[in-house]
Amino acid sequence: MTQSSDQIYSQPLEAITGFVFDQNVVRVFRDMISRSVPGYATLVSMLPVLVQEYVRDNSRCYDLGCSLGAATLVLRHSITQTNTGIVAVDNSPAMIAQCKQYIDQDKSRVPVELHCADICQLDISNASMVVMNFTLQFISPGKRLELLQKIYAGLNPGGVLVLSEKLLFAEPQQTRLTQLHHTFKKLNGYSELEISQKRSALENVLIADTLEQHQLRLQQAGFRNILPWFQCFNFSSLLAVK
Ligand code: GEK
Repeated sequence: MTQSSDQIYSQPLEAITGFVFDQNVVRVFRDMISRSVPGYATLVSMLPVLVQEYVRDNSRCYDLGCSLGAATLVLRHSITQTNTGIVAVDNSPAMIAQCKQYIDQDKSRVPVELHCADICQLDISNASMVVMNFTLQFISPGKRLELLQKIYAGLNPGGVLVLSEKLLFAEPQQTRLTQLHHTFKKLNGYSELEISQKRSALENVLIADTLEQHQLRLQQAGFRNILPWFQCFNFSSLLAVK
């Protein structure tokens, strides 16, 4: 399937239903995420640095909520460690089907296991790196701590969780950063209608936390070494080392 430009919310909709990662989204996903998430390409392009620093021989890397495998493909081309493969997981069958095509077309020999599964039900073990880029925000808040505890337990000592999320801020920062995010989207060609309809669709689906909530939860899961390493407007990424 060829990727198209995102026009999902360009026409007025009578009723706006909750956002789902279905075939229509898969068809435009690359365009959607790069025009909607400020700093996305830069963040993904820094993963080789983190691979160099944290990934070990004879271990596993995980990409949780892998979508079309953007992080998986970068990891695949930066892993030089021996006997280390990638487990990429998403619970959207349409995402996994398209991701599989991209992985099959890719020439790297680093093994990739693709699973269509709920990351809350996944077994994680012998991990030196777990990437969770913009996925925890879609997990029901009541399940987030348990998931992080499972990730912590599955990481080897010295292993890293790369946790990227849309963040919530206190006022007046929240209003200011939301405005900057909207300007980013407008400059990327989204209309006011598209921005507002997408926002309604994501309400109660994407539930953002503050930086403090993330830090506290990571500490509760066992992580002692937490470092915010990237931020672009209200989108941020943390390193949590075991
Ligand atoms: C990227 N990381 O391109 N289990 C598995 N997958 C899930 C679950 C779940 N419980 N809930 C949601 N997802 C990617 C971008 S997108 C972020 C991640 C966004 C999946 C969902 O199907 C979707 O593919 C992904 O998490 C979130 O770097 O679109 O803003």
